[in-house]
Amino acid sequence: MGVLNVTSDSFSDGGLYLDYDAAVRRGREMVAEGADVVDVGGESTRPGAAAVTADEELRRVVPVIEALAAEVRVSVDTSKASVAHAALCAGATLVNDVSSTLASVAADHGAGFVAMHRKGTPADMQHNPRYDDVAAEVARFLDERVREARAAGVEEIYIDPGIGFGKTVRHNLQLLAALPELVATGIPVLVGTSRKSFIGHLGAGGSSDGRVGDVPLLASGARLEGSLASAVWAMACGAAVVRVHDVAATAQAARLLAGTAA
Ligand code: HH2
Repeated sequence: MGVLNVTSDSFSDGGLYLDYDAAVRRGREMVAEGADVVDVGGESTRPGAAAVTADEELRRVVPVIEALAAEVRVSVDTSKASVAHAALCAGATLVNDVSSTLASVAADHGAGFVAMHRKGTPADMQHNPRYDDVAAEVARFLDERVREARAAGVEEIYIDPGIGFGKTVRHNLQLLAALPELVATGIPVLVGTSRKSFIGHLGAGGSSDGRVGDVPLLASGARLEGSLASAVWAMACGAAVVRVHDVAATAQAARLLAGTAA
């Protein structure tokens, strides 16, 4: 799944694809690079991101989805019901909802649904997140969302541990270590680690039990190696989908892994 942020302030590609032509071009480029799905979002979910109105989000994502949906499967990365509805009408077939509240919108359209765990909101999620057992708590949360989504009538459901959404470096690593248990549920697992700050922290030599911030982070554009390592780990654990910015590199790694399994 290739990331296409039609935003001004996404943590890694903010401002690059706010323009319609640039966004459609990048979407097509990701398809050529090997993306099976393009995930179009119009509002950043990074810690501290400013909220975007539904009108503005619609203005950003709907034309891009209309252009790409004939060429590739499109998911919409949104937490707003009106945006999900319009995106599905425009040709998207998957709702990637970091708030995990839009299952009924997906069901109404016969679309797929990604249920993701997060703790808190973008404004407060990185303020001292705490868990007794992060893997168990995330698994429980996702199990409840899957039940809700099934009850709402969704047939295609993915679960996502929500790397970076209300988690310290340690929590992210514990969730990656516990991926085999999520995969063992039999529900397809989606993992989004690409260029996230825990990679910038660890890649810069930060401690694995630290919070983000105890060393200067690697810049987001300098996190390819760690992003690939985590994507390969996720795929080797059996994740069905990895959500990435660097599609060409990840597709090459995926082909190598597929070869080892053949
Ligand atoms: N991460 C981001 C956004 N959407 N969706 C899912 N299912 N899983 C994720 O891990 C995930 C997600 C954050 O990354 P990005 O879109 O690159 O940045 P921003 O939220 O700043 O636009």
